[in-house]
Amino acid sequence: MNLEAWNEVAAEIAEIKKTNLRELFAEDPARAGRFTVEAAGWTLDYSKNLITPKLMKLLIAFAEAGELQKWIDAMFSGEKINETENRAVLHTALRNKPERPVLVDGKDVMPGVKEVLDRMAAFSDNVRTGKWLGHTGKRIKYIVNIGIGGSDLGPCMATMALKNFSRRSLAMHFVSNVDSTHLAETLRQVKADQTLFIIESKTFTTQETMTNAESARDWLVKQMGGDASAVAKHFVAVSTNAEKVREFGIDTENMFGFWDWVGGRYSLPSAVGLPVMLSISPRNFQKMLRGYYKMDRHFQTAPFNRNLPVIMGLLGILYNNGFDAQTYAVLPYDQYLARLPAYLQQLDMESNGKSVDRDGNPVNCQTGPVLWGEAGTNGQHAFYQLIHQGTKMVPADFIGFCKTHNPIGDHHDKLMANFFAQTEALAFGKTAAECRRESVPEKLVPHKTFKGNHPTNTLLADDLTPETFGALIALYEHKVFTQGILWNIFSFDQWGVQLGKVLATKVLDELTSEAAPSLAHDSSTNSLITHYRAVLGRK
Ligand code: G6Q
Repeated sequence: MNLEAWNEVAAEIAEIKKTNLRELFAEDPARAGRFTVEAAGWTLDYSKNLITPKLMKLLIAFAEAGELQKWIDAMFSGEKINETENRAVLHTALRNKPERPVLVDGKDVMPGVKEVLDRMAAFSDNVRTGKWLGHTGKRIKYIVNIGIGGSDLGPCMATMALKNFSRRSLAMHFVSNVDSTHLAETLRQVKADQTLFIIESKTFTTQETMTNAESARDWLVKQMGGDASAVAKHFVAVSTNAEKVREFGIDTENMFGFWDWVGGRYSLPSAVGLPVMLSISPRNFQKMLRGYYKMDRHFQTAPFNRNLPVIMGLLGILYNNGFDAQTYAVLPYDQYLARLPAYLQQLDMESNGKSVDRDGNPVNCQTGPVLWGEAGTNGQHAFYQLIHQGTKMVPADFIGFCKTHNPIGDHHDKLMANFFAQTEALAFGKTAAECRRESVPEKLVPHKTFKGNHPTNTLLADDLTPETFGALIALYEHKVFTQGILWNIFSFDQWGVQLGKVLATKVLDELTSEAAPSLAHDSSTNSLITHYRAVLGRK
C-alpha cells in the first residue's frame, strides 16, 4: 500500500490511541450525525469507531493516493483488472440497466446479460406455474441445487435471506459437500418424479460438484426404473462450459450461461442466482438486482466521504493496519441472514487473502482479515464475551432492520433492544466507578469492569427486501474491492482454491489404487494414508 499516505494516517492513529470513544462522544455532541451516511435503503452509523474528522480526512487522502477512483472506473468500464487471469471484472454489468452499454474487448455485453435473464425468467415462470413438468407429468415440488463455493454459497444464502418472498410450495435444497451424507440426507427429503436438479459449476469440472451431480443422476434414473431419458426433464445446468454440460447429458437448451468476467464469489446476480429466481420469482429477482444497481451507482459516483463501501473499507484498513486487529465480525440481527457471515467469509477471505502485491512482490502490509460471525442474538450467548472483555480487538458490523417479517408479540423490539444495547456497551463499557456505585463487591470490580472502546458499525435498513438485500451484498463486494485496491493486491483470482482442486486428485489415486501405492509424501501424510487403507482392508 501507499506507505507515504499511510504514515500520515498512522501519526493520527497514535493520537487517537490516547483517547477513547467516551471522550470522543463527550467532546462532540454532533458526532452521530457527522458520521452517519445513507445509500440504497441503508443507513450506516459509523460514529462508534475510533475516528475523528481529521483521521477520516487522512484516510480519504490515503484512498486518493491509492487512486481508488481510477480503479473503480476501470472495473465498471470492463478493463481487464483481473490481470493474473487476464479477465475483466464485471459482476456490476449483471445488474446494470440493459440500455447502458458495457464493453469487453469492444463488444457490448449487455444484450447477452439480458438474454440470459429473460431465459431464466421464462424457465422460472414455467416451473412455478407448472408448465414445466417432470418426466412422468408431475409438477416440480423440490429444487436441488448442486454446486460448491461461489456456485453454492450465494444462492443458498440468498434463498434463505429472501425466504419470506418465496413460493413455499417449492422446497429448496442445496448440496455442496462431496461428503455423501450431504447428498444422501437431501435425497431422503425429495421425490424423484417431482425434483429438479440444477447443476451449477462455472467450469463444470469441479470434483465435488461433478461427483454429486453424477450420483444424483444415477439416483434419479434408478428411481425412474432405469429410464435415462428422464434426465432431460429433471436436470438443468448453470455453467460457462457448454461442451462439458453436453457431455454430462444435459441439453444445452436447458443450460443458463454466464461469462469468464463473472468471478464465482461474485456470481449470485448471474445465472448462478437461478435457484433464487425460482424461489422468489423473476419480479423479485429483478428487485434484488435493482438494489445491487443502486449501491453500484452510489459506489461509482458518491464522494468518498459519503460513500458507504469506501468508508467501510477504510475503517477495516484502519483496524487491520493501524490497530493490528486480526479478525472482524459480521453480526446480522436477522435470522434470515444467518448464512450471511459464511457467504462473506468467501467473498472477503478468498478475494483479499493474498500476500504478494500487484507487481508480484511480497506485500508491505497486512492484507485481508479473518471474517466470522453469527446471527444475533445467538452470538451474545457464545462469543461476545471475548469481544467485550478479551484481549483482542474485534471490530464488528451490526446489521439490523427496523421492521420484521414475522411480528409475534414483542420479539422484534427485544431483538432490536439487544442490537442497540450491544454496540453501546461495546463502545462505552462500564467503569470501575460505575461498578462501585452499583455496590459491586470490591473483589469483583475488576471482573465486572468493561473497558469499552470496541469499535462497531451499525447498518440499519427499514426492512429486509430483495432490494435492500441486493444493496447489502453490493456494499460488501465494493468494500472488499476498496481494500484490495488500497492494499495493492489482486482481489479477483484464487490460486489457493485451484491448488486444492489439484492436490486431492493425486491423493485420491493413492487411497483407491488396487496395489499398495508407493507414497512419497512427508512421513505424516504417508502414515495417515497407510492407516486409512489398512482400516478399509486395502493393501
Ligand atoms: C469462487 C471460487 C470458487 C468456485 C468453486 C466452484 O470465486 O473460484 O469458490 O466458485 O470452486 O467452481 P465451479 O463453479 O467452477 O464449480
